[in-house]
Amino acid sequence: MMACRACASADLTTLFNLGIQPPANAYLASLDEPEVRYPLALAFCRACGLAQLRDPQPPALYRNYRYLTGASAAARQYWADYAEQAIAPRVAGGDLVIDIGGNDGTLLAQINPGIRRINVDPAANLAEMNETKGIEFVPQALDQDLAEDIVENYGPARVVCANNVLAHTDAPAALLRAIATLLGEEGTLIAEVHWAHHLITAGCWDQIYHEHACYYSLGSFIPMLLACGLQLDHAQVVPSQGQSLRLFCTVLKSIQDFYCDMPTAVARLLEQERAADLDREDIWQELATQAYATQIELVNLLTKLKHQGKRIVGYGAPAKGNTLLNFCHIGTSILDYLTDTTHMKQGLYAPGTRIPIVHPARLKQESPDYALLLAWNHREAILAQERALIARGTRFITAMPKVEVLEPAHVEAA
Ligand code: DWN
Repeated sequence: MMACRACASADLTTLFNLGIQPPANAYLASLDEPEVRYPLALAFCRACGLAQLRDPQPPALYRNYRYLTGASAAARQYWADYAEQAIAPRVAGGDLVIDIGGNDGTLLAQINPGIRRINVDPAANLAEMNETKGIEFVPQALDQDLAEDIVENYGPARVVCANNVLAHTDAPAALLRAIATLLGEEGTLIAEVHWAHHLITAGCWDQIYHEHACYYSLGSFIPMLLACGLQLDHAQVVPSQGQSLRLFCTVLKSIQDFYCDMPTAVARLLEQERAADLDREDIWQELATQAYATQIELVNLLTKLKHQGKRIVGYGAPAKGNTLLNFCHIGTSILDYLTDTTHMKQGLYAPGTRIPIVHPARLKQESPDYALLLAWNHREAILAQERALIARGTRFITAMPKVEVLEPAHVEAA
């Protein structure tokens, strides 16, 4: 077991063992492609309360990366709103904006081209998607040397974004220190992380996969942030991945001042976390109980429908969906295929289950009896865009936050 990724304590305990699973974004190009499985278990640091993977992340997680930020209209709109609301008020012509883990450049493409934009992302296969958007692409994971090179060659960044990145590394403190180097004295880090409060209250244990090394509460994140020379000036809850925190950080002035004059929004969120007992080990252990309950209920429902001769597909091929399907051992005997709008996933097979992934147009052609909603965090957008499919008789099934067959009246009310 690793030492705590945030505070380096050795006092970690395993909460929930999901078995050995392939990396959730390791889609297969063919059925005879070998795949490697790695232990997937959630641990809890009794010293600082950070939930995290028990084991080191597998290697090369972001090589030949198939997830695209801009793979759906709903996602593209989200990032356009983010750029307008969070970035635009902080930048002016000539400023530098750096997106750490900027993926296909969807966020940076929303920023006025008069602003210098750099995407620092180890997924080298996404370079061309950035360059065609006029975004400079550095195919590396950010480290201290790279941060110093960037500052030497471009100067400090006015804004650094790090969305769904700070949880995606075995060394978050080193990453935060490198980001602090990029910011200089005047810059702002805007970071989004999935919020542990949502993970626990919604019981969305499918968010546990190898890319997600850390599962942050503010209570477990803030001490690490301060130790890296940054402070939290504001935090807001945003509807990404169910619920995420959008954090606004700047260079640390004084730890004492931070705690004595804590921003109101931060204090309120910490209070919500205290009310949810996020620092209690037994609360986190509930995730395992919920996962086994979901497994039983979902497999029994799908098996019953299958025995009735129903045709069932998966809607979306998200990484989280692969955790769910692999943990519940739901494969091609239950789901005929998964649909996904990501062109880089179409024609591939889901890791572990090897379920084929097809273009969503297949739904219109076939109108399956049921669609298991794997991309549950896009539920409203998906149910709205699939009204015609539902009118033709397809019923959506959810597994998160609970196992449920959505009847049309239910959908109308959504
Ligand atoms: O943290 C991460 C998040 C930000 O993105 C990464 N580790 C990997 C990835 O996780 P994910 O794959 O679970 O993310 P999404 O955004 O929940 O994936 C949704 C999937 O569903 C995408 O592959 C696109 C697809 N989709 C679709 O087929 N039709 C999405 C919508 C909205 C749709 O209408």
